[in-house]
Amino acid sequence: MKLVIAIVHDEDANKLVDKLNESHFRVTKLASTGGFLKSGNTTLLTGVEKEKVDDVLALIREICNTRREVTPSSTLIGEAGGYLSMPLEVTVGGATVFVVDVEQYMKV
Ligand code: 2BA
Repeated sequence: MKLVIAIVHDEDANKLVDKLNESHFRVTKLASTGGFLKSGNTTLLTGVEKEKVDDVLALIREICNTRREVTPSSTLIGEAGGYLSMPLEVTVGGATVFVVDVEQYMKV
């Protein structure tokens, strides 16, 4: 068994959860925060048989879009130690995915 951990944009999360459920995958949705942008994203946990991992990845690819986001960034300038604030544009997603081995899966 594998655990697919997918960090996705909040705007894609509900649609992806619906698609996973429609395809009979079980999913847990966690509110998370990106360390760089310090803004909300969503982490989805899906436990699946090894043979089904590619099906889950296909759904993630289908639903999750790449986005450009702008974050303020400060650069130290000059000997006086002033700061120049410049917007920094980064590309987020579609999704960041980790696939890890599950040692045991049980319901007690
Ligand atoms: P954030 O950490 O908020 O990062 C948002 C986007 O900012 C990243 O998009 C990337 O384009 C950029 N970025 C992140 N760290 C950077 C840095 N040190 N310097 C310059 N640009 C940087 P994605 O790579 O698509 O990541 C989206 C979200 O997925 C991340 O949000 C984070 O929550 C998670 N993530 C990505 N890679 C991860 C990893 N290796 N481990 C854990 N979480 C990860």
